[in-house]
Amino acid sequence: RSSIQLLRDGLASGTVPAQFDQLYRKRPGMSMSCARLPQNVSKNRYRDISPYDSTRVVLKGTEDYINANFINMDVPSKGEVRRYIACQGPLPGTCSDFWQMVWEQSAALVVMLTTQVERGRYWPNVSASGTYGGFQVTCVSEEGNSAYLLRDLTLTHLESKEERQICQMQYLAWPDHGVPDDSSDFLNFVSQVRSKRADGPEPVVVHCSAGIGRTGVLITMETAMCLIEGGQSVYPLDIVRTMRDQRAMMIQTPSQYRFVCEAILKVYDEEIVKPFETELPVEKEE
Ligand code: PTR
Ligand code: PTR
Repeated sequence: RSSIQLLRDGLASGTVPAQFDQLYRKRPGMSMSCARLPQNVSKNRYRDISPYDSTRVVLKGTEDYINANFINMDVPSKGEVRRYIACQGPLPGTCSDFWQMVWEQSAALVVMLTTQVERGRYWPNVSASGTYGGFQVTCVSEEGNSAYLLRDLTLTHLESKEERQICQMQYLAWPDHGVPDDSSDFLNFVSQVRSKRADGPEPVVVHCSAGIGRTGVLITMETAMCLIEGGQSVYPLDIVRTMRDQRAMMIQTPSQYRFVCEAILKVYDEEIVKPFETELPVEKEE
């Protein structure tokens, strides 16, 4: 049976949430001790959400800690690895760390999946600029609809005066521990993320509040779309396991998992993403 048929059956019979519940939340044997160091404790938004040491994003300098992990997802048909950074929403005390990370990792796209700016807005209002440690951020434009906003930001490294353009996409209709209000809006948003993301090796920075639940759903959806596009099998549980091998607890609730599984089926059935056409050799006319 095809992977899509398995998924369809699992959703129909209701076994999908149970399979999700059986998966480990944290990969056995992975340490998370940097998060516990006295100088780092205040940099975590939640006591129970920490990054693995081995996949954490290490900032340059002596204060090298941020609650963020690299998440690499293999997309074999494209012969590439989709790179992400999954992180918590910046706190007032970690905004400068956040921009330092974006700069050092050459990220050009920041995906934000939370509405409230929970204790610490990390970018300024349109036409104002804000300074965060060694970086200045200016919001050049903001546009969007009731489902999401798109902002163009200029990030300036104050020491070198070098400037970069950053695109920030904010999804507006998604409470924590919950699922998006509308899967069509969500799928539109993920398609936008796909079109905005450069094909280069730079990671896309994705965050919500804790950087696990909603962030996990988004990365799963984008990965599934890439696999469908490549004509490959889609096993959502494998995607979740691969993410959890790199950041603990990715996708938080069974209903978030069910939501993304249903959305994957919808993408497939409604051909929202189509497999690449293999190009037939063109016969030359003499
Ligand atoms: N269950 C949560 C925990 O034990 O981590 C409760 C909690 C929620 C703890 C938020 C800390 C939290 O962070 P803050 O101190 O930033 O509100
Ligand atoms: N201790 C918090 C709690 O369980 O409420 C941690 C937490 C907060 C976990 C938000 C997940 C959360 O959702 P998200 O990762 O989507 O921001």
